[in-house]
Amino acid sequence: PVAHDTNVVWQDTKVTREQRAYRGATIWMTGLSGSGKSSLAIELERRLVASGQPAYLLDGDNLRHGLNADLGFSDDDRRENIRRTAEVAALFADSGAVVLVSLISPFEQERQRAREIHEAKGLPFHEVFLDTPLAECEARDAKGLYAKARAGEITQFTGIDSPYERPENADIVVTPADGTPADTAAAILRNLGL
Ligand code: PPS
Repeated sequence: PVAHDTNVVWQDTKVTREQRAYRGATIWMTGLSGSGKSSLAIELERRLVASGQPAYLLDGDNLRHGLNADLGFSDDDRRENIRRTAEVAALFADSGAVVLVSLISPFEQERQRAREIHEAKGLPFHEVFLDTPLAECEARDAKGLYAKARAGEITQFTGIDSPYERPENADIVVTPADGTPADTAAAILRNLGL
């Protein structure tokens, strides 16, 4: 057994969630590379902060520079990436922030686990699927990564030689026809009452 099974005891603390000034939640963006997750998350964060609501963006690319710097793109590393990010998101949400997660998060089971981590703590969790077709993500190729993946310079690239499991239980589905990130962000916040 690892230490937390036997020798680590949960510490109850003195501040209840009701005593905090703000109610947190997590809005979790999933989709292929180039599907628009970051643009939407950035716009959501901007609007929330402008309205006075503490909000914080956890972006996959950025987390891989620090918290998740030890992880690559194997299936196991992606699972750990999702698990770790979900735990951190739940902590931020518990503190009263609305957390915007933007992570490819290609596996249904781990996305479901992220939801469960939140729901077990009584924290709202909203999954947003950026349903942008692979052909369109590849045509955009803002970072030139699809070209590298097709050329074999990057392996295990999502949608090319690594799977993306389409969400079965997304709360919100966004397609390119829904308009700009600003339009979509406004609609989502209205929809969620935020
Ligand atoms: S995952 O699957 O949730 O663990 O991925 P994530 O942490 O969101 O990281 C995705 C970003 O890393 C860059 N990148 C890759 N993506 C997919 N597959 C491979 N092999 C890969 N290598 C690097 C890429 O810029 C992703 O950013 P986004 O914003 O999704 O385009």
